[in-house]
Amino acid sequence: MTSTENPQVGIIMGSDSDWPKIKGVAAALEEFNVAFEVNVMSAHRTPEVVSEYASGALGRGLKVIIAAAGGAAHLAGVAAAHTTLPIIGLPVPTPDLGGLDSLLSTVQMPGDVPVATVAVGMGGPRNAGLLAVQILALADDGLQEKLQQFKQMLTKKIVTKNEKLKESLKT
Ligand code: RP5
Repeated sequence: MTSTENPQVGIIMGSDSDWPKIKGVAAALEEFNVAFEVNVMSAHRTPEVVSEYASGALGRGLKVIIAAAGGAAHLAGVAAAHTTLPIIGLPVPTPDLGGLDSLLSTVQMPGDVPVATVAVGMGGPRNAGLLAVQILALADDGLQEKLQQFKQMLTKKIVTKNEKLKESLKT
């Protein structure tokens, strides 16, 4: 799957069936020119691979791992068990329970093993990417500057929407 040189962010997912639902992660990272790699691995089907990946991630230069899974979604938690890197959990929507299963499995971590969990669906994938960018920006002034500009752009967008709405209500 997609990967760029010297990745700073590792995107992992439980199945290739997750990819179409979480592609927004990659789009957000690309928007900020953050290098990332993408891999499929499963906490249940390939537990050794997850263990090896997470254990070696810091040594390979990764700074953040984004772990997406659906259903009994243990990928983020298992990755967090094997590394001191920040783990962002991305619960994937599911046909049977709408992703509530994924959300609870990802977010309800026991103490001492944090997973920063973003929303199911909606802005979840994008926010996972942006949160990774924010973490990286703490040690990267150029990235911090881009984030400041991004925030200003968001403000302008809402101000414009407000003005447009007010204008439309006048008639
Ligand atoms: C999870 O099981 C995956 O993250 C995926 O969301 C779900 C279904 O996987 P497949 O049966 O499509 O491979 O581990």
